[in-house]
This record gives sequence, structure tokens and C-alpha cells, in this order.
Amino acid sequence: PSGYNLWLPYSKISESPVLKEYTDITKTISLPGASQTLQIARTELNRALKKMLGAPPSVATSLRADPTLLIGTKDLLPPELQKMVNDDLSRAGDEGFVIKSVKHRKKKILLISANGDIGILYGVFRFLNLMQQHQSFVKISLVDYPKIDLRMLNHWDNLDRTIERGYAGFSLWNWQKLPEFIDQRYIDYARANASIGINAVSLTNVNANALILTPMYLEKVKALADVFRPYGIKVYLTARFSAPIEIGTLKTADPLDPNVKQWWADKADQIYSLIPDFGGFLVKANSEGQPGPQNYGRNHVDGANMLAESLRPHGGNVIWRAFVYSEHDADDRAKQAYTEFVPYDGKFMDNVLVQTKNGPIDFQPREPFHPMFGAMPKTPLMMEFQITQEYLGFSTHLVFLPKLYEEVLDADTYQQGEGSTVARIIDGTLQNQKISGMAGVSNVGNDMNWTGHPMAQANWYGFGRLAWDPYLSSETIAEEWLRMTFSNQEAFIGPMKEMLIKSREAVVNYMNPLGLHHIFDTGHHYGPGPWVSELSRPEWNPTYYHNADAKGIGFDRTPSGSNATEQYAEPLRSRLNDPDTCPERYLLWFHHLSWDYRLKNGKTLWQGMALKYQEGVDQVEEMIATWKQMQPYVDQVRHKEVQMLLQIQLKEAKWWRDACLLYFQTFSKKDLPEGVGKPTRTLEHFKSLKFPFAPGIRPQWN
Ligand code: BDP
Repeated sequence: PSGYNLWLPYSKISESPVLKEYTDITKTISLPGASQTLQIARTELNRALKKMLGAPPSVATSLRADPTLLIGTKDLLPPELQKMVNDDLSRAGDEGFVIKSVKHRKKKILLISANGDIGILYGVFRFLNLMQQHQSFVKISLVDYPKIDLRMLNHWDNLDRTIERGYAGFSLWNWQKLPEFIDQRYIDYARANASIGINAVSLTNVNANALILTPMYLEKVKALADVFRPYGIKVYLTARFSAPIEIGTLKTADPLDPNVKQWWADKADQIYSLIPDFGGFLVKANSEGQPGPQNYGRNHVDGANMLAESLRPHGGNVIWRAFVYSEHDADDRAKQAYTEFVPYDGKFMDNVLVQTKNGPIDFQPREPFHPMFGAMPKTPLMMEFQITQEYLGFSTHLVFLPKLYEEVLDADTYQQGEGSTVARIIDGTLQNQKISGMAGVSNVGNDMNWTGHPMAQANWYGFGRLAWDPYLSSETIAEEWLRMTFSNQEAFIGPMKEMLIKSREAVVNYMNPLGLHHIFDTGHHYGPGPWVSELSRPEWNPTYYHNADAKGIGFDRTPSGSNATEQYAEPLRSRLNDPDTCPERYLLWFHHLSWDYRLKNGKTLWQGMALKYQEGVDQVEEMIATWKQMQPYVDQVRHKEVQMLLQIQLKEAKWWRDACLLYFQTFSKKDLPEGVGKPTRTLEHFKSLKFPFAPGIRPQWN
């Protein structure tokens, strides 16, 4: 079905110079070695070359005398070739590879080599990636290796196969039929991940169910781990902190209780007896009602280290989430994770990573980077991005997220002077971490095209590429993905690249311009709800975040307000504190300003905000116009799907604009500036809208 093949369609190549080069290169192929991983590489090559070049290639499992394409780990190469890649491979590490055009016995050959089998698989996938982009290999000399150790997908999949914040169907994991029945989808999923270098997956929701740790489920988890292993992927599970009570016989889950420690140590032994390379536990504790060490008067360090102790003999990791904010803490929610975690720097065991969302609130269309990045130099901080579009229009709106990820990764924290970018903290180079990681909350479900919106596949792809190399530009990623997935025609690539890149700003404009945030309607977080003010916890209410009143709008996080800016290093802190130097994209995140405040373009804040909402709507209109032109390059089914989705997106961009402006107008008491579309419905109408069909809501919020 349309889109099932993701970025691996291996479309037939008809351009003759490219075809000629590729046919020559692949005339005789050697890929020696018997491991499962190498067999997968061979199968992939066969399948891809057959589709792209027409004729089935011959991939030999032995070292041929004169191959045109030689693919092998270093130890399998003839000595003179070993010498040629020696230096490259000393940089490439366990998972990297080299793709190099070299002279061998007076003939030019293409060599793909690596230190280990997984490097070969990654190298083959990259070779095919470049072929799909019609790149030439004549002069290639490419060494590449992952800059981040753990490149991980977090699935928020419940055991009943619903997915929290999932908008692409139900969970891929069919617990009922496992372990005997191995759905082809597990294999296709692993293959897609390996093609972009993802090497870890956490299977279950962070709002965890302890049952996953019982033997009957672990048997099933083992079956998945066995499928994923040859693709270089390790399995993690979410550990519910109260599991010793819920599935054990203990009365407590106190991390300092010897029986509790023993329970987890036994549990780890049991898991590793089934899954010898089990990755470890991902834990959400004492956050949004999840149990944790604080239930027993202990702290995050006690909890994380106790679990880390149980995994350490087996080489496993604990990934402890820092997404915490307390209903008892009256302080600005944006400050709470930092306040709670930074004092623990240096106290976690070395198989603990602290996983932090990209921004200090919660996956908003735009947030400043989380101030914890760089502030815990003795702790490996792992990035958590959201690939699924909880606050970004679900799988209905087209939003190219690598642009968002790039903005965060490139941000300068100044924690160790200029150039202390988030990317350098995440990859561990700035602060010399022994382990590094980046996680993305997956947008994959059992929809035929995996991600619901056909274009949302780009976000899975882009996340993987950035986890591999956080210094890649979003433009490079957009171009790669477009060429692989659809077409290499320049008339397609140019406009579509621009459309993807701009799509992120469009959604910010029509949802949350100028630093506004969390003004979504309750529970589902889909449409606008800036008026919502009566939820039980203050920081769940949009009014808490925008603070609109007759005088103005915005959250004062400067020293005259919550002083959250204090958590950022100088000179950034001072810049953020002054509305004149605070980037306008974060203005209302950090400042409460009068409706008449003058923006850089001379407009008042009210005018500027209204015009931004309108700009967002205009940008969606442009996307529709661009997409219309792309018909010749895209199959009918997907073209139609995206076209319909863009029409919904336009309707909803207008919904956002009208609902927010009508509501904020009740405070500003000002007319809409010229150029801003007039709302056709009343504020009361927008307030009355319900959204009962929203997928992915937490059951307790229904
Ligand atoms: C929020 C989601 C909620 C998650 C929570 C988390 O609304 O469903 O459980 O984050 O990350 O974004 O733990």
C-alpha cells in the first residue's frame, strides 16, 4: 500500500548516466560473512538493487577475486585494503562505516567497510540511501559514525494496544499473538529503524503498567528482542516503580528497603536470562501521579540508583525522566525540573541517564531549550523530543519537526562559554560524558503508512538522522527524505523542501506565536482553549500560561516575575530578561507586556500577534498551492491524502486564529488590524466545541 515502504521505496532508476554508473559498480558484489546482520544486509542489497536497477544482482557470500563492490568488515579484507581503511575505521568505532572508492589490483572498486557487522548494515543502508538520491560514488570517501550512543524511540504504547498521544492507529505490538506469531511488521519496523541508525526502543508507555514485567509478558518481549537484535536494536521497558507491590508480594516499593532492592535484582536476573542484551529501564516517577521514591520520603537519586544497581551486573541502563512538576509547588512549572534535579548532579550511578524534554514545559510548538541542558555537567543528560504531534495538530497537520529539533540542538546554552550548544551537551563532547542519548516519542502505529499523515514519516526519519548526527541541518534532512521517498526531480525538490522547512513556523504562527504556549484545549491538546481556567491544578490551565488581562499578556519569567531566567547562563540570561534583546519568538514566554508594546517591526503587540496568526493561515494556503503543483511527482493516493489533510489544516489554522484572537480581544479591546481575516463564528461557538473523537488521550482525562 501507498507509503508502507517509507523512505525505502527503491524506485526504478531510469536516468541513463546514473543507471550506468550504478550498474557498473554493482556488477560483481562480495559481501562475505554469515551472521544474521550480514544476511540482512545482503537481502536488503538484493531487494534494493533489483528494484532500482531492474536486474537481480549477484551478491556473493565469499570474497570474490575481482569484485566491483566489496562489502566487508575490516578483518575480512585483504591486507592491502585493510591498510587503506585503517585510519578511517579507527575513527568509525563500533557502529560506524566507511564508503570509499579505491584502487585495488589496478582496478577501481567501491569498498564499504566497518569494524563490526552492524557497521556494515549501516553502511549498506547509507549506500542505498545515496543511490536513492542518485549521488555519484566516483570520488566518494565517506567515513560516518553515530555521534550519540543511544538513539532511541520511546513508544507510549499501552498493553491494550492503545497509544497515549498516538495518532496513527494502535500499537504495533500484538501481545495476544506474541511470542509465537511474529508479525512481518516487527521486521519491517526494525529494518526502517536500522536504515537510519536507531538502536534502542522502549516498548511501553511511561505511564507504566507493571504487568509488562511479569514472566508471561517477558516471554513476548523476548520474542520482539530476538527480532530486533540483528538490526542492532536493544529493547528497553518502562518500569513502574510500585511493581514490587503490584506484581510481587511486597508491601512497599521503598528504594532503600533491602527486600525491594532484592526484588528488582531478581527481576533483572530474570529479564536478562531471557534477553541477554536487554537495554534497561525507562522510568517516569513522581510525575503526574506515577509512583516513585518520593512516596517513601526518598528522592530521585535513591530511586534511580537502586534500579541502576540491579541492572549494573548485566550492563543495563536506567533512563530516569526529569519531566516533573508538582501540584504542591506553587512555583512556575517551567522551573521545577531544574530546581529538583540540578542539585543531584554527580550523584547518579554511571549507568543512569537523565532524560529531559527539549523545553521546560511540554512539547509545545516552540519552547526555549530546557535550562537543565549544560547545568548538570556530571550527569549524562538525554534529550527527549516528541515525534508524535501531541501539541502540533496530531497526524492531521503537516509539520516538519527536524526544523524544531535543529533549533533546540543548535541553541547556545553558554554554560561553558560561547558555543556550548545543546548538541554538544547531548552528544557528551562538551562535558565529557561516558554515555550519551537522544530519545523521540514515536509517531508510529499500525496505520498502513505507519504515521497517519504521509508526510509525518519525515519526522521519524529526521529524528533518526539527528540522533545519529545532531549537527545535520534540517534542510539536508528534508532533501534526503524527499528524494528517497518521492522523486529526484528538481522541480519537486526545490518547492517541497521550502514547504517542509516553513511548515514548522506556520504551525507556531497559527497556534502559539510570539512565545505563547500551552493554550490548548483540555486533555486532548488538539484545538485552542486559551479560555480554560478551571482545571484542578493551576498549571494545567491555559490562563496560567498566557496571563492575559486588560493591560497585556505573557508570563513574566524575569526577576520581577518567576525569575525562571535565572536558570539560564549569562549572557543569555540578561538577554532574555530584557524584552528588547529577548528574541521575539520567546517574547511572551519570558515577559508580560502591554498590548501597546512596540515590536521590532513597529507594530503593537496586539497588531503583531494578530498578524502572526494570519501569517500562519497564509502559510497553510501557500502549502496547499505548492502541493497542487506536485501532482506529477507523487502517486495519486498520497497526493490526494495530503491534499485533503491540508484542507483540514487550513480550516483548523483559521479556527486557531479566530478562537484565540476573539478571546484575547476581550482583554485588549482593540480591533483586528487590516489584513487579518474576520472571524465568521463567535467566541461562544468556539468555546462550545467538543472533541470526543480525539485519539490517544490518557484514560483518566476522559
Ligand atoms: C505530556 C502528555 C502526557 C504524558 C506526559 C509525559 O500530555 O500524556 O504522559 O507528557 O511525558 O506531554 O510523561
